[in-house]
Amino acid sequence: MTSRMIILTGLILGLFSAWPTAATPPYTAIIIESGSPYFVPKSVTVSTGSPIKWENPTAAEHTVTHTGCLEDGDQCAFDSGLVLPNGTFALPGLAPGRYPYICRIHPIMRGVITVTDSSVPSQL
Ligand SMILES: [Cu+2]
Repeated sequence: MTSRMIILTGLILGLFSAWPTAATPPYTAIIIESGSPYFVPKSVTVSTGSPIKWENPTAAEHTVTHTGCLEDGDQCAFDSGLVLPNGTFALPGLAPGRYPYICRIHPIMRGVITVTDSSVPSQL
């Protein structure tokens, strides 16, 4: 084995070990709550193309709205519309960047998604 192959194998094994176990869905889950911090976890970091799903177990309707949607439509990355009680909202993945978001109905509810570029290893 060349050292290059060993490094590659290590990377692949690392990817698999980081993959969620069979019982865990392959998306990042964010739970909507009625009290602070409202979005749990409030701050999430995912890699490019990694899906994210919000779950609403509360008795109220909420939205998951990128703050860019509030200012200029061109900057709007995602807007869930109403997420009903027991409803969910899923994003298939986002381009690298930082995406603050709020609930349109309760603007005190705020969270942020940070998307890192998965093609650039961050710890080498
Ligand atoms: Cu809300």
